[in-house]
Amino acid sequence: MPAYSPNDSTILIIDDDVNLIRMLSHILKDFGRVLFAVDGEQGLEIAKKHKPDLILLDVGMLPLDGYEVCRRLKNDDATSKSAIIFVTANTGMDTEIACLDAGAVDFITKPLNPPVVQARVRTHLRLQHDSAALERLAQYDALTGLYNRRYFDKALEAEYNRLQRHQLPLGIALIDIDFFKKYNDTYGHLAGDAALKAVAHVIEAATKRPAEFVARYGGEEFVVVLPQTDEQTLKQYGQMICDEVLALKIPHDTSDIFQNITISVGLAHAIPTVDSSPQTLVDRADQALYRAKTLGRNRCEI
Ligand code: GH3
Ligand code: MG
Ligand code: MG
Ligand code: MG
Repeated sequence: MPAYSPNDSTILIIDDDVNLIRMLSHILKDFGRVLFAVDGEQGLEIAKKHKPDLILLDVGMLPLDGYEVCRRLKNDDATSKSAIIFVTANTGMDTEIACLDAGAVDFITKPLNPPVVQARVRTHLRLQHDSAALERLAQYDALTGLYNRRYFDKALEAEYNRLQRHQLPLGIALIDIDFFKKYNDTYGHLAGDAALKAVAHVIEAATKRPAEFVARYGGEEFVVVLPQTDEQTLKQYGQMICDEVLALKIPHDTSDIFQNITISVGLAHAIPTVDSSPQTLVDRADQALYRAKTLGRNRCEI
C-alpha cells in the first residue's frame, strides 16, 4: 500500500465565482494538483477525465446547481468515488441536510476561513486515501497476491455482461492442484503454501492478454477468465499452463502420477446470452475439471 502523502492529491473546484476559485486554489495549493471549472457541465467533464480525490462544489450555480451536479457525479461509476464537499453561503439546517442527502461528505460555509478549509480538506483526503487502500486490499488474496474469490465473482459478472452486449466469446479455466493433500502431508503446510505461491505465479505469468485475469478460487484452486478467446486458443492455453506447472519441477514424491507437482484444468467456453449466467459457465468448467481428474490428472479437458 503506498504511504499516505497529503501533497499528491487531485482536487477539483467547481464554482461560478472566479474570485472564490482563486482564493480556494491558493488555500489548497499545498495538497497537490488543483483543477477548476466555472460551471456544472464543465465540472462533470473534468471530474470524469481526472478522477479527483476531492471536489469542492458550489451550491448556487446556473444552469445546473450544485445538488444536481453532485447527484450526477454520484450516479456515474467514473466519478462516484470522488469525495464531495459543498461550499455554500447558506448556513441553515435545511441546506446542511440537503448537502449531505445529495451525497456530499461535508460542507464549508462562505466566507471562507482558510485554516478550517484546510483542516476539513486534509481530513477528507486522508479518509479518501484509506478507503481506497482498503478497497484494493479487499480484492486480493493474502497468500498468493492474486485476486480473491470476491473480486472474481464481481469481475466475472461484469465481463459476462459486457461480452453478452458485444456477442463475443468468453473462456474460463478452473485449475486444481493434483494430490495436494498428500503434498501437505509429506512436506508440511509451509512448503504447501510456498508451492501454492509458485503455481499461482506461473499461472499469472502465463496469462498475458490485458483483459484476462487470474483469481484464487478456493484452497488449492485457481480460476482464469479469458475474454474474447476462441475455443482453440483456450485449449492451447489450458495445455500450456499444465506444461508450465510441470516444468517448475516442484518435487512431489507421494503424487500418484509424477514425482512433481501437477495441475488439472477444466475449461468452458461460450458466447454469453441473455438467459445464460456466469455460474453456468463456471459449472461447466467444474465438470470438465472433474473429467480431467478422473481421466488421470495433469491434463486439461473441455
Ligand atoms: P485432487 O488431486 O483430487 O485434487 O486431490 P487433492 O489432495 O489436491 O484434493 P483435496 O481437496 O482432497 O485436498 C486439497 C488440499 O489442499 C487440502 C488442503 O489442506 C490443501 N490446501 C488448501 N488450501 C491450502 C493453503 O492455503 N495452504 C496449504 N498449504 N494447503 C492448502
Ligand atoms: Mg455560486
Ligand atoms: Mg480442490
Ligand atoms: Mg487438488
